[in-house]
Amino acid sequence: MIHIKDRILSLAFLLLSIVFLLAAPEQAQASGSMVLKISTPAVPGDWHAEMLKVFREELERTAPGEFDVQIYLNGTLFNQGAEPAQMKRGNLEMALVSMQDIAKQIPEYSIFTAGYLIRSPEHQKAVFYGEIGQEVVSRVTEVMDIHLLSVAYLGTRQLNLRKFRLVKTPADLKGVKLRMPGSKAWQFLGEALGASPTPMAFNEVYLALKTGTIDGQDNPLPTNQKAKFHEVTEQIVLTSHLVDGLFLSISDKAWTKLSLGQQQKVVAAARKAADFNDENRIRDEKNLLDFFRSAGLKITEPDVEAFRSHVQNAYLNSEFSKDWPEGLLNRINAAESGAASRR
Ligand code: KDO
Repeated sequence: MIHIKDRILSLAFLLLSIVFLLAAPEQAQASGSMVLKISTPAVPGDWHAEMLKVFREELERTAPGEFDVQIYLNGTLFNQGAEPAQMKRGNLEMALVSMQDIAKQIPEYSIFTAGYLIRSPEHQKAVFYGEIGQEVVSRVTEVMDIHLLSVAYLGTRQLNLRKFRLVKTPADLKGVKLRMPGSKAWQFLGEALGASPTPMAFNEVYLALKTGTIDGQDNPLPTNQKAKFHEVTEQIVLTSHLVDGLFLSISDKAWTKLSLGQQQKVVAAARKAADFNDENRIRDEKNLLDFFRSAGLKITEPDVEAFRSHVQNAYLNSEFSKDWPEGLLNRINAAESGAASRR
């Protein structure tokens, strides 16, 4: 009898320990640390995934114990593009948001998704950390309940084809099934390049290239390497058609829970993270061609001017440009690095 009682007691003790262990994250929250879940389709090791660790470490340094930053990669928490809606609903605190996602809700910002508009990472910073960026930040907060904290250079997008093909001008991409992310703005870019765009989430691209469901995809060189696209493609065509960026962002629901001091620390950490990303990505973009060549890929140079004029004309004559605010195109073109005021 005593024997059975002992067993019941030790079983109860075991159950209690399990319950205590499972409850640990909530206990941390209850004791004052705020959970910041970050969702992204980025693959481990890519610089915009690594920068999230820098964000976390910086907050641990400047605000010890105040935040519990949880990083979810590979689109495991939310699908690519679903992040802004989840942030608005209060299911997600942070994400890396693209201008293509923003343009779904603020059509005039399709201007920032146009190919051959932003010229370089420096120009990108000049635009988004300058006067234009301040307007963008307030409009996005107003419409989407999201605060853009920093802009990270995702890289310059290049074409990456499954089978070798001679590509000099957009006409050479006729009929090429080019995977682009699944939104109107992305699909239009594929069309403007002369290809037949097909929508697909980032995390499905490797398999689609392997099995031949698509003929190619476009991404910056560091992402092509980290996602191992070189294993399933034969060629990179250096079109340099989009100087791409992502905004490390926080939901208004989370933002308004922070004290002013915490908000400043979050912005500073987001800036530091983006700087880390940019530095590594820019260096990699300079060095990676040799890596791809040694992996057996052919690197080819198209007639970039032919692509530029085709793409720019497509945008200027599109439905999108009808929504572009008067004068914004000229202001973007005129933005210079020196003029970027640090927020
Ligand atoms: C992609 O799906 O090709 C893309 O590069 C689009 C970006 O906006 C961003 O979502 C990125 O994927 C992911 O972070 C994966 O690198």
